[in-house]
Formats: sequence, structure tokens, C-alpha cells
Amino acid sequence: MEVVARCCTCGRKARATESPGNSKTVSAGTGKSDVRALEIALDSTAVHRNYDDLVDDAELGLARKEFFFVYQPKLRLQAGLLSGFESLIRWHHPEHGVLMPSVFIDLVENSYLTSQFTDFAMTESARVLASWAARGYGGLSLSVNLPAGEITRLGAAKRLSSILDSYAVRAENFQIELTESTDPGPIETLATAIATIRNMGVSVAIDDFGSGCWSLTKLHRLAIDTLKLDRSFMRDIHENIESRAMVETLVELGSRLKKRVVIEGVETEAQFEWLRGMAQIDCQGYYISEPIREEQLDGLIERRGILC
Ligand code: G
Ligand code: MN
Repeated sequence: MEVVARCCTCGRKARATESPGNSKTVSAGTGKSDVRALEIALDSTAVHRNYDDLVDDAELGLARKEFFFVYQPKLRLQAGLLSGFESLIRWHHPEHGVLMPSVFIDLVENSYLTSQFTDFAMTESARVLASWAARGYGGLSLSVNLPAGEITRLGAAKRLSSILDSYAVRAENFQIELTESTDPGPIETLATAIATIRNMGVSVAIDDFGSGCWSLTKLHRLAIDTLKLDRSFMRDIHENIESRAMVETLVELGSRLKKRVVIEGVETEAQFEWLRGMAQIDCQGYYISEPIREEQLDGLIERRGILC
């Protein structure tokens, strides 16, 4: 089957064809780095289903285990070693192939399925963390993307705690990335939920900081551990002195506030080399590694090494 896919960096369309195994390969008449940056992202217009049908499909898909996670590493820059991973959901749709979250996550998060997906994401991550610890990778952290509403929901912290207990996972290795792009709700409610979760030992990150709803006021009010800078800042650092100033200043702000800072969207050697001049930061992006399958972890760790 041929589908239309979209390049994450340039938005250009490309053809995706079925390859052996259960994912697709994507090729396009684009430059080398574009090809590297291509991910299987179905154009939402290519999914010819209405909202209710897609929610039904997603519910069925959950039962049929069509959803899976890939894992993208973060590299602690100064040490040159992997510090942890982010789990990223994918949907192996029976008709449309592997779908990126941009196609379905809004729909899922605005439906009655939200809490089922949260449970699935937390349980899968706990299972994976337990398997990493058993294989000697106990130093790695793993983060899960969740909207604020999922941690402020009644009983959310208790549920997370029971999932971590059932896999005997150290809470310190678990992180929640708050993914909100619009209003995360009352700030006091969110601050309380974050405090409860951090008291358990789980850390909390603000995802895509600098874009969407994450203002400096919110940063000021929320006691979080990690700032993940929106990847748009890195895109043109080599052409734009102001982009460089933004990244430098936000990193400085993060470290002054004693937050860990993760730079997202590191796609080229030149971007990576430029970042080397900075203090303690973590880097994430295609230059370090694209998201990988669970079974590719050993190979990546062999090549990159991990923090103890
Ligand atoms: O905002 P968040 O970090 O949760 O987004 C993760 C998404 O970004 C994933 O779907 C992942 O595949 C994609 N991604 C990861 N690294 C890069 C990168 O270097 N460049 C671009 N454009 N997208 C990336
Ligand atoms: Mn994220």
C-alpha cells in the first residue's frame, strides 16, 4: 500500500511503501538530511474517517495491541553518555500503516479513551524500566508524555504509584513530560499535582517550553525538574543570531533556576558542536538517534554508553 507521509522538518510530502517487518520505509526526492528526518507521519487528510470512527478504531486498536512505543535517547552532553529516553507512541493502524501521534493524539486526548491511554503509557514505561534495570541499565530514566489533565485527575498519583510498585521500578527513574499546547487549567491545581508526584520521587518536565501555553509565569509558579526547549529554537541557529541568543538565554535561565535543560531537535553535527560550549545540558534529536524500538536498545547503548 502506498500512503502519503510528511517530512517532519520541511513538511514536504513523500511516498511511503510497505517494507518487510511491521513498519514502513519512506523515501523522497529530498536532500540527505531531509531523508534522515523523514518519519512516518500520515497526513491527517489521508485518514478518511470521521471523528467517531477514529475513536472507535483507537479503542479497538488498544484492545488489539496496535499501539506501541518507540524510545528516543537523551545524551548528557558534557559526559557524552546517554542519560535516559523518552517514550513516543505510534499506532500500527491496520489500514493506514504506522501513524505518528500528530495524527491521532488530539483525538484520543479529547475522548473517553484518555485515561486508558495514560494507563497504557505508564504501564508500558514501567515494564520497560523494569526490564532495563534487570539488564543492568538501572541508571536510565524514561519519560512519558502526558497532558496536565491526566496528572490532576483524581487518583492519578495513586494509580502511578501502584503501577511503579507492581513493576518494582524506582520512581526516580520515571519522568512525566507535560505536553500541553493550550491552557493547562488552574495553576494551583497543577502545582499541587506536580508536588504530589514529585514527592513520590517521580520527576516532571515541561515539554516544548517556549511555545504554546508554557509562559515564564507558569515556569515561575510550577516546581518542575526539567525544561525541554521547543525544537523550533534550534532550527535556524546557524543563520539567525537571535535564535542562538534565545537558546543560550533559555539554557542559562534553566540552570539559574536549577532545572535540568533538554535541547530538542538536535539534527546536525553543526548544531551539536555549537551546543558543546554550553553547561550541563541533555540533547535529544535525530543527530543523537531517531526513536528506536525496544529491541534496538542494546546496540545503541553499546555505541553510545550510559551514565551510571
Ligand atoms: O515534543 P516531543 O519531544 O514530545 O516530540 C516528540 C516527537 O518529535 C516525536 O514524534 C519524534 O519522533 C519527533 N522528533 C524527535 N527528534 C526530532 C528531531 O530531531 N527533529 C524533528 N523534526 N522531530 C523530532
Ligand atoms: Mn515530549
